[in-house]
Amino acid sequence: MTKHSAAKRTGSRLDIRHTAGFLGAEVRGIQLRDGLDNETLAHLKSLLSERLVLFFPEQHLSIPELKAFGGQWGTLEVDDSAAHVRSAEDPEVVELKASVGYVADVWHTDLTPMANPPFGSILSMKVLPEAGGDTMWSSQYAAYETLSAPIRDLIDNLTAIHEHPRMSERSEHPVVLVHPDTGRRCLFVNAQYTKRIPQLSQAESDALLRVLFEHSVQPPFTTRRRWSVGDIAIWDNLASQHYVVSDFTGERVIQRVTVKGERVAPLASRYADYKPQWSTLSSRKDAEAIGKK
Ligand SMILES: O=C(O)CCC(=O)C(=O)O
Ligand SMILES: [Fe+2]
Repeated sequence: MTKHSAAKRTGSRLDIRHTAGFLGAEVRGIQLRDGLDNETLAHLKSLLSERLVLFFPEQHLSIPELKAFGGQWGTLEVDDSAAHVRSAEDPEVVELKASVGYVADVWHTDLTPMANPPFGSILSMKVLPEAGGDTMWSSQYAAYETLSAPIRDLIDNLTAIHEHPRMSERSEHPVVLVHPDTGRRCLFVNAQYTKRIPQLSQAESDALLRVLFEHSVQPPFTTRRRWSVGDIAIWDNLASQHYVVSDFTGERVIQRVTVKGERVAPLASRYADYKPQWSTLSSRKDAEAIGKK
């Protein structure tokens, strides 16, 4: 049998429906606890590259099954910022309970203060409130591609500092990431972790980041999941951001594993870090020379 016909056969077994225009697909016709054969895994990897977030309804995975599914996508990460919500036996599994006060209601990409932020995250929905608590994702390819050409030219040459008080790592990443799998450019800043563009003044950095944060999560770039217990979601963590809608009362419990990222290329800015010009000006002539440049 040729590779081509095997891939086709695998593809036809799966029932795939897009959940929004730019990203998201729901995948039925598969039992994740059975493990994925190589062809199905390759098919799902290419679907994830294209759609950024995949939903698998009615899976009801145990913790070992969730870890095994995650392990098929790469090595699992131990989340350094989540020491307070992970179990001693399974440090790769984070359990987030809204009833203990955690809700990720700031748009973010997971763990970007790491030098190699995770390639993907996988979520297993365990307990749901009666209504609300949806999760939203936004395509950062769509965000980048809809910016004006002058702003794209500018941010293609900038970096940004990502940090968080709960994380030991602090990193400088390109503002625009060339995705290691697709080679496409995506916007790579987020309101939770991105603090400063070092090549700009503080005021310029604040203003530009505000524009980018707002632009990056506009409704047309998003998809939204109304969860059912037993759902699994996996997302491309480099090319998307996500957000939990904090509109519920009652318990909401998810389990999450995160897949290590290996290959975010460090990209140096072609500009030096910002230094206030006036501190280096010795005369009016110098100021005029800079003004004419
Ligand atoms: O609770 C959710 O739906 C997602 C929470 C989150 O941000 C994450 O698991 O990375
Ligand atoms: Fe998250």
